[in-house]
Amino acid sequence: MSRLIVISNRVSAPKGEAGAQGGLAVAFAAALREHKGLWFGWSGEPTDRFTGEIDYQDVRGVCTATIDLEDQDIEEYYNGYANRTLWPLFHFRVDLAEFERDFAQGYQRVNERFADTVRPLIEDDDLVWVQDYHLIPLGEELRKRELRNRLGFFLHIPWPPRHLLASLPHARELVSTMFAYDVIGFHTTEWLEAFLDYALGEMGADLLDDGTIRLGDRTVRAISCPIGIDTAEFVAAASSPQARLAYRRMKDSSDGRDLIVGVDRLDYSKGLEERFAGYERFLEEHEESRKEVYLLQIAPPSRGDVETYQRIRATLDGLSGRINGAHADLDWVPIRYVNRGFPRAVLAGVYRAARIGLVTPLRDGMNLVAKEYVAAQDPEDPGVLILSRFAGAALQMTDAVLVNPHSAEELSDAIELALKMPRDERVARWRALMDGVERQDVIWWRKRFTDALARSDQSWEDAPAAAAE
Ligand code: ADQ
Repeated sequence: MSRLIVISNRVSAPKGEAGAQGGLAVAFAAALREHKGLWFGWSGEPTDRFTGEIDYQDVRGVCTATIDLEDQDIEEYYNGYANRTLWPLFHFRVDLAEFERDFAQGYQRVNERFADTVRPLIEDDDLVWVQDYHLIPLGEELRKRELRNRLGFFLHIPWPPRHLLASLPHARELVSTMFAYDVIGFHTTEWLEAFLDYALGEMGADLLDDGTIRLGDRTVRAISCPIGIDTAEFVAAASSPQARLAYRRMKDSSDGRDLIVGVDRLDYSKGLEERFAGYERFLEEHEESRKEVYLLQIAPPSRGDVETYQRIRATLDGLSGRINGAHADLDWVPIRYVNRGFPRAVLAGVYRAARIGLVTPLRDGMNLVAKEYVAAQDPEDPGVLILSRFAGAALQMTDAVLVNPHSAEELSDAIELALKMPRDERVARWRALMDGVERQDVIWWRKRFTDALARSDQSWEDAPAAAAE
């Protein structure tokens, strides 16, 4: 079996059951243990001068190789092009996107540095799998360094509509680098079709009979491949002593009230302002029952070096304070707003205690919190998932209560519906959702992508001249 080489911006090695870590870290840990692979990326640390020196670690069976980046790289590539240009634009927020030549140059430079450093680590038979929007041109840079291996790319965020993407300077050059891959993956057919629309409509690419897309002498296969969670691990975490303790703590402090929970990185794409507004609408429209619920919003800050993130944090501090000030009583506070991370088992216990999981991003590639919430429920008495139509997860999780997150009225109605939903209906919806979460878990996702990659034609073997051009 070929080794798997995963390359992503950050490498966050598995930290053990008690460690707080994102769904993505769990996804790769599971994949890499099985394939005996290597996970390469930035350590998250700065260095005075880039040397390309690699730090190898073996953490719980996962081999990682990391490099440090210079401050200027971090500013231009990570805080700049990745998080101030591509992230907002790909989440349909062209109003927040910043187009700076220095960012684009830094992005290109770091992709070249990644290619220089990781290239010697790759052996002939390895499958190489590049992750996400930080590293779109990496495949092209590896081909320039005569890499002939099967090479895949997965985008974890949405692909924007054609005319939005057209507002990115040099969008065509960026998209043309995606043809250096053999397989590119998106979470949903919606993002995949938007990519096709751009490639065919703006760049003159052709869709061939075998489903591949050709641009000039390069062809790529684009697939939809929705990511899942490590469901078995999460279900086990939900019944661990730590989860049971967290569950008890929530129940005790709820004082008989229904808990509504939101768990999101503090990011404008997650629709937190709109969620608070929808919840406030519910409080205003349901005087009689409002004191029977409360909202726990867990939102650890992210990307604090970027000004937009500082702004959204200040806005949400103000909004939660205002709503609590306006509605709280001596014995009840409508919103508990917590800005920190928690171990996964604790999150699982909190999810299980919640009557409603409120997952309402304005735009999200997939959204793993929706799946974690479902996996943590008590099968006999499950809670209700309220899910944004604009999360990639909504295409799979059609038995959730689907909402338009921009509409405070719809959010308020959905909360009311979920609170009143009879147990039979909750169980039926949950069963259907859980079937999907179990069937299409992270192992399924990894297999689906790596199988497609392993099956792809290796035209690069026959065309070294094109590869090196
Ligand atoms: P994210 O935008 O980070 O991921 P998401 O899919 O929701 O979004 O994953 C967040 C993860 O962080 C979840 O596993 C969650 O449990 C964890 N997390 C959030 N708050 C936490 C807290 N307070 N403490 C501990 N853990 C916390 C990007 C894309 C998504 C896509 C994923 C995977 O934006 O659309 O689903 O990648 O592809």
